[in-house]
Amino acid sequence: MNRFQELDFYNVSDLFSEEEIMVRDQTRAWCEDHLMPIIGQHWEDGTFPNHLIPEMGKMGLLGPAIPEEYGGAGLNAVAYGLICQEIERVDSGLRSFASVQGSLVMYPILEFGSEEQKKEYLPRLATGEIIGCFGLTEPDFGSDPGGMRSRCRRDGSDWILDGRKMWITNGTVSDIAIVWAKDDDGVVQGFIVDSHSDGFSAPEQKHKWSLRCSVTSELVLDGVRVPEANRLPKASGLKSPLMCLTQARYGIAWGVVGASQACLFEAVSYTKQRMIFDKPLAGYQLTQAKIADMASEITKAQLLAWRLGRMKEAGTMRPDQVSLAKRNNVKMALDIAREARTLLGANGITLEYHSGRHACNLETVLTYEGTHEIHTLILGHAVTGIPAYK
Ligand code: TGC
Ligand code: FAD
Repeated sequence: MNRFQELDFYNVSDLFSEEEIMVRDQTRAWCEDHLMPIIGQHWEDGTFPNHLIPEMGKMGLLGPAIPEEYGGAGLNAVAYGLICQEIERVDSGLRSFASVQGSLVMYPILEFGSEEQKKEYLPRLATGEIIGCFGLTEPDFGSDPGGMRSRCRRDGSDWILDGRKMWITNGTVSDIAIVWAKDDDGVVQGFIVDSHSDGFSAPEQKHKWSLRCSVTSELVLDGVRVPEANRLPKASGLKSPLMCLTQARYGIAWGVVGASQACLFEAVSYTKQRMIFDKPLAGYQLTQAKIADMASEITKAQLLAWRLGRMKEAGTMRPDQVSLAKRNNVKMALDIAREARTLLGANGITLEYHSGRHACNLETVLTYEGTHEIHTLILGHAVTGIPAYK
């Protein structure tokens, strides 16, 4: 098994089309050549490799599922999932960058935007010429975004936005922010806010020990004037931002498979060459029990992601089915990253190896896009018919 031949115990690759495999392999090779060699240093420095954004655009990694007429790659759901898998094989923070740009900024413009908005923003977002962020979470409202305090009120042909958003990926580096706020009737509206607007600022949130390659920011909106032309005309109600979350959660369900494969690869390579009590660590039953569990869980997660993708392509995928895959696959990847780290002993806590970094990152992935507990409640609701959120 080498980095390019992931453990594919059930030949899941046989379920992919030639085009899907080509997209996967091209993305994997690019990530391996351009991202892998620099990721440890960026993680340590707490920086995103900005110089690679135009290349990411050229590779079609930004909004791969957006139609070609708007600058996207027009790929199907499984190909999009495989792109997320390959980016997150390197780092969850890098996949976050692509997820936010594609699923949380381009998708709402495509789904809820006017034709003018689509033409103006989507092609430039696809090339990475402009960066976007998605502001839903607030200091007091993360799991329960319906309680948001941000407000928008009409002022002639403009809107005035006031509020605070928190934990916003790419906020500080964004040219535009998709901001969600309630109007005077309590209806959630979506806006494309120019980050140069008066009253808008996006201070970075520092000192993170997770997702260190990703920029995380507060959004401050103090009387920000936004023209009606920048309101998303087809967005109305909390359902609109929640629809965006479904897209991003879908990508996460695939992405974390890549992170877990990287950890398994590292654990197998390391334990085969690490001699302990005169024999390779991989030759001990305790080690093989860990490896067997990892291989089984990854195989199940791959099949979940694949099936979800085909349902998405058929137009039958439900949000609660996405919750099942996000919840299962993220927890699976986090458990594997932690277990792989133990097999590396002291080396596992260094940035020379990757499992420890993946484990730290996956703590964020367990929390964002709906915490593990929120997806548990969504599934409990779906299966029993009884909501237990409050
Ligand atoms: P609720 O009454 O259940 O729903 C309101 C309306 O929305 C519909 N709906 C959805 N539609 C599409 N996709 C989904 N995932 C949907 N969830 C709900 C629902 O059917 C209803 O429609 P209608 O027609 O009846 O009006 O709303 P609620 O206020 O009770 O909330 C339910 C709950 C707790 C599940 C929801 O609030 C939730 O998902 N909370 C978690 C919040 C969350 O995930 N935040 C993520 C912020 S973004 C982020 O983390 C980006 S990280 C960066 C990266 O991705 O890399
Ligand atoms: P809380 O909602 O306060 O939850 C705290 C704990 O309570 C959790 O364990 C939770 O599961 C639990 N809990 C909540 N409700 C219940 C319940 N009903 N029953 C039992 N337990 C419950 N948001 C954006 O809008 N855009 C972004 O780009 C973005 N990027 C992010 C990047 C990073 C690095 C991080 C860490 C977060 C990001 N988020 C973003 C925010 C993220 O979506 C929220 O952190 C998440 O939704 C949880 O909200 P919270 O942190 O306020 O936790």
